[in-house]
Amino acid sequence: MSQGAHALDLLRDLKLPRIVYNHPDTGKPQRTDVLLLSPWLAPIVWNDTYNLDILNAQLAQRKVRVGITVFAIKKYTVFVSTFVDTAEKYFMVGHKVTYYVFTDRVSDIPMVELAEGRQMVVLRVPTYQRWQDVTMRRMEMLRDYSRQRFIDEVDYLVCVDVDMRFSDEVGVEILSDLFGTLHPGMYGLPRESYTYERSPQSEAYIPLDEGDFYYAGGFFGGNIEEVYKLTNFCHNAMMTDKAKNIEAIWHDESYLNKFFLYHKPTKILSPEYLWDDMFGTPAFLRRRRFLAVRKNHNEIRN
Ligand code: 48C
Repeated sequence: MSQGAHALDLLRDLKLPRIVYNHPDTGKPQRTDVLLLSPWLAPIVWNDTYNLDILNAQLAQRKVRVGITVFAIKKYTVFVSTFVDTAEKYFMVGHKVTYYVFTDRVSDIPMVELAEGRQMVVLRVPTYQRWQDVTMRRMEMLRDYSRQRFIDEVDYLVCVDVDMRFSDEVGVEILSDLFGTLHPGMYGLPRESYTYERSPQSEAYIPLDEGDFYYAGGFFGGNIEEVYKLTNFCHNAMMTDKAKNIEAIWHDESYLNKFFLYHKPTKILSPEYLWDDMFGTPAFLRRRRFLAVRKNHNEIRN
């Protein structure tokens, strides 16, 4: 049976269990303080705007497999245990989850007892001298592993920074063909203020009169095909710039923003999904789900 027909068979049996919940009110939007839909009809995910029970039932029926990738290169291995411990409490609990930990220091990665249906795979990868290269080369490695391995093992990839901790539920509401996350530091700013790459010579260049949102480099994902396209674009763009001795202002994040400008994400995560307490707790932020861990950049990067 062909792949397509098999997939359709799976959907044919997609019968949801009985779930009781309030009747959606066509006259009353869930929230009026924040934008809930992009101009290209991609949902922007905020607390109180979805029913997780329905989403969990839909994704459980499809026995969805989720991979979450983190890079713990050089001293960043110190962040892995907090990352995994908090993910076990808050990240897609009850679903099939594989943690892919990319590292140059395999023996430094703690082997943590994981819940049913969850596993950790540690992938040895080369390191780079400059922290800028470490962060940028993630795109190349995500691209290569997507093609060589992830395509056979998981249905969705969630690609995140490791110097983070989960502090509230991050569930299947984030999943979509291609998703990005609004950067907490840029939220609500005019597009001219976004820290896009502004040099026309760079492949990451975005002119002042373009741009939808400013997406954070620390949280993106989607199905394997879309993540492959994203990481391949970003890596190739970085290599093109590198050949001209050009490096975009915010490294892989600059190239990610260029990609999302011309390949619109099908879902956008609110800053609930990537927050840093240095930005305080504004009224729109009803839940802080994934938080930056305090660190001394100089100490940890050299
Ligand atoms: O794993 C490393 N090691 C390094 O020396 C520098 C970066 N990284 C990876 O790149 C980590 O996964 C970091 O989370 C990511 C870059 N992101 C940050 O350093 C802050 N979250 C901005």
